[in-house]
Amino acid sequence: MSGDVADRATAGFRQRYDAEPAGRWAAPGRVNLIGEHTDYNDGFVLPFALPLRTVVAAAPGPDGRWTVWSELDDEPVEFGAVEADEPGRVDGWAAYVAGVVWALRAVGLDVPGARLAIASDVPVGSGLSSSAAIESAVLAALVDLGGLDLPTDRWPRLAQRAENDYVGAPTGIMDQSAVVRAREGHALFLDCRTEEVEQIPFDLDADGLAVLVVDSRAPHRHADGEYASRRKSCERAAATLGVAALRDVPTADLDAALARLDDDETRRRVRHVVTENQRVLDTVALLRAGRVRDTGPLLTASHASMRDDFEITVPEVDTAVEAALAAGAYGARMTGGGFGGCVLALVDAGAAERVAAAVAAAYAERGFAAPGTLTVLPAGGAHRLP
Ligand code: GAF
Repeated sequence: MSGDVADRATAGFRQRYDAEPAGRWAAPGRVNLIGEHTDYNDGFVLPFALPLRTVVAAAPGPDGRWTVWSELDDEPVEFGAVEADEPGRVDGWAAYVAGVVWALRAVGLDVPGARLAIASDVPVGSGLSSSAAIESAVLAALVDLGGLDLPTDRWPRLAQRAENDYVGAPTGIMDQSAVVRAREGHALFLDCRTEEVEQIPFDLDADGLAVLVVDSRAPHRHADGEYASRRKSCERAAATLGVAALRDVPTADLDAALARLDDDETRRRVRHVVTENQRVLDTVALLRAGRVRDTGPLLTASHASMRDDFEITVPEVDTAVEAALAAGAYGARMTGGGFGGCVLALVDAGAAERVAAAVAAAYAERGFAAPGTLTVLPAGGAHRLP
């Protein structure tokens, strides 16, 4: 799609509804700097928001009815309270919108009927949280239009419920938290058990650094089923170890915990989660000390753990990581749920193009479809546009 995303949402609204929107609300995509598959284990994550955004132009509509148009689809989708109240009744991309209406109604809020038009620069299916972006932008719009009493720190849990219980994807709280609570120039250190956050300064520009995001373009390989099976395996392991969640296994007790598990696959899953939580804490400590470049080896160790222990990488992402490191990145790892999606590499700003070219060359050599590349700085979270 070309043109500014907010302009596209406004133009879509005018064209579809022959009226002016009452406002426009934006929510970004995210990458996760480190802390993968730790969120649903009550652990730690460190994502930041991308400059790529989803924008919803909206205005009040007839009570108890919602009409949504997206530039992904010619035809708008219309639903009422009956469909919104029954998870699964609205499907496809519009399920993320109906899910938000459902989640708000489920906590007793009087959600206003609305007309919405959605445009997005967050690519779908690349692991950059296009779903959390649409949920959060719609949530922001409905909260404002209805004057609902809902502080922003409650938004991530509601958006997650929309995704878990209406759409049916068993994800954790990371993506919605990043998309709602991120701050420009910072990474969001989130304790997924308490939902406490700390904004960690991550001013890449000032350090002459950049994060290069590589879209692996790997076709999704059963990502949903594999995600759910990793989550189940972690929950079973926690039950065997007699803890509420794997977050409760201290790094110092890891070997003893592993010795109590009787299959090798579960041991590797647990080792990933426990060591990954520690890597998040170590990364935060380095960032607090202003040692951004020194976080590189932790990023790369996280990738190795996802590849060897959690087994969620694919050849395209492994190739991107290896090529980025060989071309001088300080560290590189897959980001997001896995089985494709994106890789991030911490690079000197001046080296970003060279590293991107090296990844593209490695892809060509292996016969993979050309990767997408983008240099990003941490952006802010969901908000109403002026
Ligand atoms: C996906 C999920 F949506 C997140 O909750 C998280 O589990 C992530 O995969 C893996 O860290 O993005």
